[in-house]
Amino acid sequence: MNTPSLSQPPNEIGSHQPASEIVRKWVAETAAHTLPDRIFWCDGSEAERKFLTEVAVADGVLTPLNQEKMPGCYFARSNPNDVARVEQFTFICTPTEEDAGPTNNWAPPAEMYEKLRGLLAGAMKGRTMFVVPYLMGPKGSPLTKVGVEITDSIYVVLNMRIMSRMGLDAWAQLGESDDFNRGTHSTLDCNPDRRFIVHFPQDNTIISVGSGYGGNVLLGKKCLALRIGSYLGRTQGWMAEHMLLLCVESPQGEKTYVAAAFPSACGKTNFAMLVPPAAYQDWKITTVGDDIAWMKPGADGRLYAINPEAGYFGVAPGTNRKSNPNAMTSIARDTIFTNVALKPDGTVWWEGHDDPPPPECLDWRGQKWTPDSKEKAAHPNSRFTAPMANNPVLAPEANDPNGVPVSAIIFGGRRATTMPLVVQAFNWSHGVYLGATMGSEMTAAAAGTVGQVRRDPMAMLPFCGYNMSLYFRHWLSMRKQIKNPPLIFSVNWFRKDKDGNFLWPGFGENMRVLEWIVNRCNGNARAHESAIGWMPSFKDFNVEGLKGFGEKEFDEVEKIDREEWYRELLQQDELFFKLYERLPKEMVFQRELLVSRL
Ligand code: OXD
Ligand code: MN
Repeated sequence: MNTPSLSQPPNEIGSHQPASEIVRKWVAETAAHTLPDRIFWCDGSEAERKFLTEVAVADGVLTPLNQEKMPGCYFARSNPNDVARVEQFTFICTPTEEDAGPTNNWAPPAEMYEKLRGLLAGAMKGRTMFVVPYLMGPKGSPLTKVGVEITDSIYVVLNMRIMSRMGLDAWAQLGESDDFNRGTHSTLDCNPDRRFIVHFPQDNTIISVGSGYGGNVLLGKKCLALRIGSYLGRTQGWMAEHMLLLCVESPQGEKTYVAAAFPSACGKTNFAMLVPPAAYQDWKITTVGDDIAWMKPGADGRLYAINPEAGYFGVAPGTNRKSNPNAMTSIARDTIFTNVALKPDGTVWWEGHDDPPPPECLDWRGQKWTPDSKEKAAHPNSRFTAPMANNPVLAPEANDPNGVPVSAIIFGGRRATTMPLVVQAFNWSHGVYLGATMGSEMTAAAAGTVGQVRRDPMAMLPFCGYNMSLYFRHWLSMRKQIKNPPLIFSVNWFRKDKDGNFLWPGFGENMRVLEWIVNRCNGNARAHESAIGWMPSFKDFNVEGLKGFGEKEFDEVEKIDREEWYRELLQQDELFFKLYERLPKEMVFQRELLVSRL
């Protein structure tokens, strides 16, 4: 058999697509500047996937895993200097610095275009330039957007094929229109000194250079669906949010849709695929999305949401049959694993896997690893890329162009103290304040100091494509478009006692919190007013079958400690000071009301 080669693709694979003149012109200009050896037009077909996978294997980009145990699964390693999103090299190049706001890196657009042009000159010499047309959102949805990513990475193509609706449908939706996201990515020499993830929201353009890591290079995800999306949402009257979307189906068959924002690596994917505990056997949770929601007011006065993605780019460590059985099923086939550990039998492992540590394996860098090794076997931010169709509890609504009506919005973070298990905002403005003041202990999804609490409004700090103060204003103003707004809640699964033990079991038991939330939305649950919002009393909260968790434990996990709250307010002020110039007055009023209630 001949080695598969991009210079000799079989049949029609990689040849010209029904792309419009506008697209062809842009592609030709980019090629004339980056000088690739060839241009490969992706069509998203199965034949193409097979061919590109063979090429990626022949080139050593992908390693086939044990095809008997893990059919259709492959493994990849990134450059060890390139394992997470790089917020310090992520730029929002709006016309003025104020448009980007004090929480984003900014550079003048013309200057940045010039610099990137320099870096991209001849960058694809000796390489193939892939043109990847894709849809973010279900085909035919009014919320769906077209993107075209030009990339010199076959790994990007194969991941984009899982994460988005990649292929000819994108050309069909685009037609002759100029309204598409232009994404250009080149890995260059994968040097952190030449690594920039740059957004030009006013041009609907993204340029990413010097990285091969998912969050920096799968341009449909964080770059388009959140940073550019949030900017477009503000100008077009919709919202792009870092939220999972799930459906709670009660024993009576009533469906309630919930959106939830948590900072990276707080268990969003686990929550989106939650398996209810035994006491809830007649309840069902299905997943609409695990990371991003695009939401728009519907004609009936409710807020409708779609998941723009088609796959899961999830954190592997900690994923197991207990924490997320549905994810384990989702990644059993047709999945790309990045930076996990490789076992001698051609399967994969990570810290927190169901299987015990292997006596010997290759760590994420490809070096021999044994349980005595000091380093971790899998990188803490190692990932799986899995098609959402593999999810056994995928909500059919995930493909519904109309989206789902959202009844509840949840904000959450990883907080050892202060924040109770669950509290409901008094109203929309108070809910916006709860979201705006969210904080979380940092994790490995972004390069930085693990463990520190950082303010992460609406979990959007690294993903808001414009001035965060104006983003709060947009949230507040959306209320006018939504006659029946979702109720807003704040949750914290991670509160600890003074010995450092978690006060709440989390995982499937979070269903109990969801039940209260859903019942609140449907007018079926009581709450009492506290200084920080509406809270359930013990008798309003279902603990049937929850061992070792009684009223005392409940009171502990719901406790409002005034000292902790005064400290919290001071910490929140740091963010508000930073944003002060354009901060909506409502945020200051909400703060003052909270102080007076406390
Ligand atoms: C992600 C993140 O990868 O939020 O989803 O970092
Ligand atoms: Mn995310």
